[in-house]
Amino acid sequence: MTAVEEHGAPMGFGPMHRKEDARFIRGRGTYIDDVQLPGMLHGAVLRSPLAHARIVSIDTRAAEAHPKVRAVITGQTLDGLGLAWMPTLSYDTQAVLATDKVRFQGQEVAFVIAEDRYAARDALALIDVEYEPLPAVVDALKALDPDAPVIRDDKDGKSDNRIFDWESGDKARTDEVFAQADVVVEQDLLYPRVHPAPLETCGAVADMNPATGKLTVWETSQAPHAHRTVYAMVAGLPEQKIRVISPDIGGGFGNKVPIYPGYVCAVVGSIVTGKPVKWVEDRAENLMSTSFARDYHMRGGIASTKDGKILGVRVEVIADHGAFNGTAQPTKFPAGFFHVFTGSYDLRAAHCHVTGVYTNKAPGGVAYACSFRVTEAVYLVERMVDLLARELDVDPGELRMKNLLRPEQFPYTCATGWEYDSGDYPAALQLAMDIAGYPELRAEQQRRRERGELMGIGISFFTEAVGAGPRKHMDILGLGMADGAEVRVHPTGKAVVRISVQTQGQGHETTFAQIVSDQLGISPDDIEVVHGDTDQTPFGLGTYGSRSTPVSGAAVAVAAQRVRERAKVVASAMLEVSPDDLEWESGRWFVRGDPEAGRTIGEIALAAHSTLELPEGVEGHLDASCVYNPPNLTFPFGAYICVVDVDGETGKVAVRRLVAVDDCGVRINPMIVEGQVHGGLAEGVGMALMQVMAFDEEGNNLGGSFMDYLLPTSVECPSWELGATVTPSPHHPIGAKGVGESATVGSPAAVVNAVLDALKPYGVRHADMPLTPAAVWRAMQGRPLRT
Ligand code: MCN
Ligand code: CUM
Repeated sequence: MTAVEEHGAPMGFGPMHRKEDARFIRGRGTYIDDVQLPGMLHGAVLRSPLAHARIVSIDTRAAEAHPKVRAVITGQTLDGLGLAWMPTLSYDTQAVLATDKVRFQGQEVAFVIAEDRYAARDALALIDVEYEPLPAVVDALKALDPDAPVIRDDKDGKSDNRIFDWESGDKARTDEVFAQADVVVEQDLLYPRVHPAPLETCGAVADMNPATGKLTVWETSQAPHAHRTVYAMVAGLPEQKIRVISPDIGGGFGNKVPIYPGYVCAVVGSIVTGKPVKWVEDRAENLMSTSFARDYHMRGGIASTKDGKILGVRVEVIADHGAFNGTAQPTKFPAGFFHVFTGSYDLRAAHCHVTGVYTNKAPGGVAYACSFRVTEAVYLVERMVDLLARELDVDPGELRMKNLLRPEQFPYTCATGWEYDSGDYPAALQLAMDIAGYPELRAEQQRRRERGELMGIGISFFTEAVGAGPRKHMDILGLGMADGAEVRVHPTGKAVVRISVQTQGQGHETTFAQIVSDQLGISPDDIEVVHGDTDQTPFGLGTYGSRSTPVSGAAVAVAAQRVRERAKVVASAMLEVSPDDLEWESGRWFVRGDPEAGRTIGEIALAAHSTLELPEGVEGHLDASCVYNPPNLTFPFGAYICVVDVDGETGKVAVRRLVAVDDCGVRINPMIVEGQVHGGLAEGVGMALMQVMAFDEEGNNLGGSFMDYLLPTSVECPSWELGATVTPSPHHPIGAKGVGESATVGSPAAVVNAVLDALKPYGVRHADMPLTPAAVWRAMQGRPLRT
């Protein structure tokens, strides 16, 4: 029997089945496509077949003549409304519908609104677009060649494909450390373009009420409040007349952070037709046009003494951002949080330089549980540490143990300026090694190698920076990254908590109730979590970068603490004692020294709404709110060990084991945390072994279906082996750190390190993800087996 079956819902923290699953497993969720409104029309997007072409003409007459078509919108229509271009979350502009050129295959060109979805789709074929093809920029490394075609000639004075140059760390000092080091290892590494591929694709239902002027938009959004504000700013609609509702979301993984042209078209479509308009993309549209992840071309370097003290890390990056810079990350960090590539080690110096470039591919870059590009950072440093171990001929576990930050070094300021809040890294690595049985694994590997079998053991140690973020350092489009929360206890002692963040499967309806439960002693079953509706929740920037627990979770904890303090005053009036004489135990204030004399939160709630006379200045009722501005990010960490077997004949990799020790501080719901880790490990196996969003030379997308873009299933995944350490965050009100992306961040390096460890007898130093059978087989060719 599990703890949950034994105890039911816990008070406060502990394993508890997700409250929302009651509707999900019964098929009673409400996703975008479940939203049905009277008189609703349906939209479909015409997309560019070419990666780069000038638009000569668009003829929509035949489509407009279709008996079921109500309207056809083109870039020209939008231009008249000043809406042909919209701002991205990175201060760039993106075409809503193309006017001058198309810049990637799958780009939005026209929008048809019809009486049903089938007619809308049929009518797309009736639109005649004449294109003048242009050469496409597909290889990011060639985007800055002098003869490369300029993709963004819409931007005044733009004469190349450079988006930004950004650096962090001390270059001079790093060069000096490298010059004096005994050992320097360098390597080119590609973190390929991948896609988050949520099971529910993106979509919207827009309803502009012509009588009230109120616009309601149901959409797949991880950040409803931020979207509403952007709509208000861009379209000039009054913000109080816009309501954004994110109903149940079938997976987000960062894919549902941006505002997509389809949402805007649905809104314009509703304004034009006076009817609600639904737009839901299909799988190919999702894979080809919505936010991708990674696409980082890195040249890494690591320097150490001859006995393996790591001194410095440096990296040069070409970052492929696609045709529009549509990444979403705090303004001051054009490369996201990539510069935590200093990892978990005590370095003397570090430096990175990132050049962002435009290419003729879909826009995006920050998605797929990326922790604002900490994924790329961890992959870089953990591959470099393994390459260094190879160079020094030492065990990669030993090398890490020797260089990990020690507990007494926290809070620790890393070489690029981040202040890590807390950690016990050696304990986490040791626990992972104990679970894995590391020495025995190495002995087994030795025996197998002698028999010519390819077994590999890979380690990865990661530090993440999550919980964006402190207002003084972080904003998106000028909006500070604080989050509001409101807690209200009803007269009967049941409660409601309103939050600004938006679950896409992370279980917020359960864990946020648990946070309130922990503070007030009300059962989580009696606490309703309201989210995903801008008319019903306080402002905040939404869910991504694993920020919900670090920021919004903190807001909820503080608001609940404020309710408890208010309850204390009410209890003091009820008991006719001074508040100073009261003590709290779960769910109850009582008189110090007289435990019998007390009032439960339920009794206090009723009294707070009654005619009880309250002290001067206390207004009655039992509620409180908080806007939480985090003092720092939280820094979860973990140690992962992967064991693989590689088939020397075919190159096929089988993941035999994956041990994951995560430390996300205090765990609100360990069962949900484990679920998050399970999902992330599967994603890591997927990226390491099978996923890539590839393009041919003309910029044709080769990953437009699940036959081409592969998702890992239970067949490719082992039974995960999890462990935990708990190092509370010192600055978070309940000591919690984020965890939603940890396993996706940490696991790819473990899997890749394991495969390359297996290929060591062939002398293979490095191979880029995805390590498909073909890629592994190719890496082994022409190399003699040395046992
Ligand atoms: N949690 C906990 N104790 C902690 C930390 C977290 O119990 N110490 C719980 C939280 O209360 C929450 C869940 O774990 O229920 C994840 O919390 P957190 O780490 O705060 O992350 P977010 O809720 O902000 O989720 C975002 C994160 C991101 S950015 C991606 S991408 C991702 C991920 O979550 N997308 C997901 N996990 C996902 N899981 C599902 N099922 N679907 C997605 O789209
Ligand atoms: Cu970077 S994917 Mo998540 O932050 O939504």
